[in-house]
Amino acid sequence: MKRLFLLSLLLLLTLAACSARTLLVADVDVLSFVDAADLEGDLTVPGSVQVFVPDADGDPLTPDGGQLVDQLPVLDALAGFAVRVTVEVENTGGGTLQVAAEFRLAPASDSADIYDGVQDLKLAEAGFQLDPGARRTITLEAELVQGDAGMELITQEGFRVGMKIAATGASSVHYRITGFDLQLKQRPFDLIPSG
Ligand SMILES: [Ca+2]
Repeated sequence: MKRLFLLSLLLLLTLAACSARTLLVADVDVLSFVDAADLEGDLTVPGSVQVFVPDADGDPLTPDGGQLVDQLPVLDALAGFAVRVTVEVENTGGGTLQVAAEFRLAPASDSADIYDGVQDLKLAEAGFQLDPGARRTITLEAELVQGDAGMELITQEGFRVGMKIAATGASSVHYRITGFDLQLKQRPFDLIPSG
Protein backbone atom coordinates (compact mmCIF):
# COMPACT_ATOMS: atom_id res chain seq x y z
CA MET A 1 0.00 0.00 0.00
CA LYS A 2 1.28 3.43 -0.85
CA ARG A 3 1.84 5.85 1.98
CA LEU A 4 0.00 9.09 1.84
CA PHE A 5 2.28 12.10 2.06
CA LEU A 6 0.72 15.49 2.41
CA LEU A 7 3.68 17.85 2.33
CA SER A 8 2.67 18.96 -1.14
CA LEU A 9 -0.77 19.75 0.12
CA LEU A 10 0.43 23.11 1.30
CA LEU A 11 0.19 24.02 -2.36
CA LEU A 12 -3.41 22.99 -2.36
CA LEU A 13 -4.49 25.13 0.55
CA THR A 14 -7.39 27.24 -0.45
CA LEU A 15 -9.18 29.98 1.37
CA ALA A 16 -12.73 29.20 2.27
CA ALA A 17 -15.32 31.07 4.23
CA CYS A 18 -16.87 29.00 6.99
CA SER A 19 -19.38 30.32 9.48
CA ALA A 20 -18.10 33.86 8.96
CA ARG A 21 -14.57 32.75 9.84
CA THR A 22 -11.82 32.22 7.33
CA LEU A 23 -10.29 28.76 7.36
CA LEU A 24 -7.50 27.19 5.38
CA VAL A 25 -8.83 23.98 3.91
CA ALA A 26 -6.67 21.15 2.54
CA ASP A 27 -8.65 18.78 0.34
CA VAL A 28 -7.21 15.26 0.10
CA ASP A 29 -8.36 12.80 -2.55
CA VAL A 30 -7.41 9.57 -0.78
CA LEU A 31 -8.33 7.46 -3.81
CA SER A 32 -5.42 8.91 -5.75
CA PHE A 33 -3.04 7.38 -3.19
CA VAL A 34 -4.61 3.93 -2.89
CA ASP A 35 -3.64 1.04 -5.16
CA ALA A 36 -6.42 0.33 -7.65
CA ALA A 37 -6.51 -3.33 -6.59
CA ASP A 38 -7.57 -2.20 -3.11
CA LEU A 39 -10.58 -0.29 -4.38
CA GLU A 40 -12.86 -3.07 -5.52
CA GLY A 41 -13.50 -6.76 -5.23
CA ASP A 42 -15.96 -9.65 -5.24
CA LEU A 43 -17.11 -11.54 -2.18
CA THR A 44 -18.96 -14.81 -1.91
CA VAL A 45 -21.23 -14.67 1.10
CA PRO A 46 -21.79 -18.01 2.79
CA GLY A 47 -23.36 -16.59 5.94
CA SER A 48 -21.33 -13.53 6.89
CA VAL A 49 -18.30 -11.86 5.30
CA GLN A 50 -16.40 -8.71 6.24
CA VAL A 51 -13.96 -6.78 4.07
CA PHE A 52 -11.58 -4.08 5.32
CA VAL A 53 -10.48 -1.38 2.87
CA PRO A 54 -8.01 0.04 2.02
CA ASP A 55 -6.12 -3.17 2.76
CA ALA A 56 -2.83 -2.88 4.69
CA ASP A 57 -1.91 -6.48 5.53
CA GLY A 58 -2.32 -8.28 2.20
CA ASP A 59 -5.68 -9.83 3.09
CA PRO A 60 -8.77 -7.62 2.74
CA LEU A 61 -10.78 -10.07 4.87
CA THR A 62 -8.76 -9.38 8.04
CA PRO A 63 -8.77 -6.13 10.06
CA ASP A 64 -5.59 -4.05 9.85
CA GLY A 65 -4.17 -0.55 10.19
CA GLY A 66 -6.05 0.89 7.22
CA GLN A 67 -4.62 3.86 5.30
CA LEU A 68 -1.94 5.87 7.11
CA VAL A 69 -2.14 9.59 6.36
CA ASP A 70 1.08 11.17 7.57
CA GLN A 71 3.47 14.12 7.13
CA LEU A 72 0.96 16.72 8.16
CA PRO A 73 2.59 20.15 8.44
CA VAL A 74 -0.79 21.89 8.54
CA LEU A 75 -1.89 20.23 11.74
CA ASP A 76 -0.25 22.39 14.40
CA ALA A 77 -3.72 23.35 15.49
CA LEU A 78 -6.38 21.54 13.57
CA ALA A 79 -9.69 23.38 13.52
CA GLY A 80 -11.75 20.76 11.75
CA PHE A 81 -11.83 17.44 9.93
CA ALA A 82 -14.36 16.11 7.45
CA VAL A 83 -14.63 12.90 5.48
CA ARG A 84 -16.95 11.65 2.75
CA VAL A 85 -16.67 8.10 1.39
CA THR A 86 -18.88 6.50 -1.24
CA VAL A 87 -18.92 2.76 -1.89
CA GLU A 88 -20.96 1.08 -4.62
CA VAL A 89 -22.24 -2.41 -3.77
CA GLU A 90 -24.08 -4.79 -6.08
CA ASN A 91 -25.77 -8.06 -5.18
CA THR A 92 -24.47 -10.34 -7.94
CA GLY A 93 -25.98 -13.56 -6.57
CA GLY A 94 -29.39 -15.07 -6.03
CA GLY A 95 -30.09 -14.36 -2.37
CA THR A 96 -30.99 -11.29 -0.35
CA LEU A 97 -28.13 -9.66 1.56
CA GLN A 98 -27.92 -7.45 4.61
CA VAL A 99 -25.12 -4.92 4.06
CA ALA A 100 -23.48 -2.76 6.72
CA ALA A 101 -20.57 -0.33 6.42
CA GLU A 102 -18.64 1.81 8.85
CA PHE A 103 -15.84 4.39 8.69
CA ARG A 104 -13.11 4.43 11.36
CA LEU A 105 -10.53 6.97 12.44
CA ALA A 106 -7.44 6.00 14.46
CA PRO A 107 -4.12 7.46 15.59
CA ALA A 108 -0.96 6.60 13.62
CA SER A 109 0.14 4.29 16.45
CA ASP A 110 -2.89 2.01 16.00
CA SER A 111 -1.13 0.09 13.24
CA ALA A 112 -2.51 -3.41 13.93
CA ASP A 113 -6.29 -2.93 14.00
CA ILE A 114 -8.33 0.24 13.55
CA TYR A 115 -11.59 -1.72 13.87
CA ASP A 116 -11.34 -3.19 17.38
CA GLY A 117 -12.45 -0.16 19.39
CA VAL A 118 -9.06 0.17 21.09
CA GLN A 119 -7.64 3.67 20.37
CA ASP A 120 -9.82 3.97 17.24
CA LEU A 121 -13.25 5.54 16.77
CA LYS A 122 -16.24 4.77 14.54
CA LEU A 123 -17.25 8.04 12.86
CA ALA A 124 -20.04 6.92 10.54
CA GLU A 125 -22.09 3.83 9.69
CA ALA A 126 -24.85 2.73 7.34
CA GLY A 127 -26.86 -0.44 6.74
CA PHE A 128 -29.58 -1.74 4.44
CA GLN A 129 -31.02 -4.75 2.64
CA LEU A 130 -29.81 -5.50 -0.89
CA ASP A 131 -32.01 -7.69 -3.07
CA PRO A 132 -30.63 -9.95 -5.84
CA GLY A 133 -29.46 -7.84 -8.78
CA ALA A 134 -29.77 -4.59 -6.84
CA ARG A 135 -27.01 -1.97 -6.79
CA ARG A 136 -26.69 0.78 -4.23
CA THR A 137 -24.20 3.45 -3.19
CA ILE A 138 -23.27 3.70 0.49
CA THR A 139 -22.32 7.19 1.62
CA LEU A 140 -20.38 7.58 4.87
CA GLU A 141 -19.91 11.16 6.07
CA ALA A 142 -18.57 12.74 9.23
CA GLU A 143 -17.40 16.15 10.33
CA LEU A 144 -15.41 16.99 13.44
CA VAL A 145 -14.64 20.37 14.99
CA GLN A 146 -12.42 21.34 17.91
CA GLY A 147 -13.64 19.70 21.09
CA ASP A 148 -15.24 16.71 19.34
CA ALA A 149 -14.18 13.19 20.27
CA GLY A 150 -11.72 11.98 17.65
CA MET A 151 -9.94 15.29 17.02
CA GLU A 152 -7.22 14.19 19.46
CA LEU A 153 -6.47 11.20 17.19
CA ILE A 154 -5.18 13.52 14.43
CA THR A 155 -1.66 14.61 15.32
CA GLN A 156 1.64 15.56 13.68
CA GLU A 157 2.42 11.84 13.49
CA GLY A 158 -0.58 11.45 11.20
CA PHE A 159 -3.71 9.37 11.51
CA ARG A 160 -5.36 6.28 10.03
CA VAL A 161 -8.63 5.83 8.18
CA GLY A 162 -10.46 2.80 6.85
CA MET A 163 -13.78 1.14 6.19
CA LYS A 164 -15.39 -2.13 7.14
CA ILE A 165 -18.04 -3.48 4.78
CA ALA A 166 -20.03 -6.46 6.05
CA ALA A 167 -22.48 -8.63 4.11
CA THR A 168 -24.74 -11.29 5.60
CA GLY A 169 -26.86 -13.81 3.70
CA ALA A 170 -26.33 -16.38 0.96
CA SER A 171 -25.30 -14.63 -2.25
CA SER A 172 -22.33 -12.76 -3.72
CA VAL A 173 -21.47 -9.09 -3.78
CA HIS A 174 -19.27 -6.76 -5.81
CA TYR A 175 -17.99 -3.64 -4.04
CA ARG A 176 -16.16 -0.60 -5.38
CA ILE A 177 -14.96 2.50 -3.52
CA THR A 178 -15.98 5.39 -5.77
CA GLY A 179 -15.04 8.38 -3.60
CA PHE A 180 -12.82 9.01 -0.58
CA ASP A 181 -12.32 12.65 0.28
CA LEU A 182 -10.82 14.20 3.41
CA GLN A 183 -10.78 17.84 4.44
CA LEU A 184 -8.34 19.24 6.99
CA LYS A 185 -9.17 22.72 8.24
CA GLN A 186 -6.95 25.20 10.02
CA ARG A 187 -7.20 28.86 10.87
CA PRO A 188 -4.63 30.99 8.99
CA PHE A 189 -3.31 32.40 12.28
CA ASP A 190 -2.16 28.91 13.24
CA LEU A 191 0.05 28.72 10.15
CA ILE A 192 2.23 31.67 11.17
CA PRO A 193 5.62 30.21 12.21
CA SER A 194 6.35 30.74 15.88
CA GLY A 195 10.05 31.14 15.13
CA1 LIG B 1 -7.42 -0.29 17.37
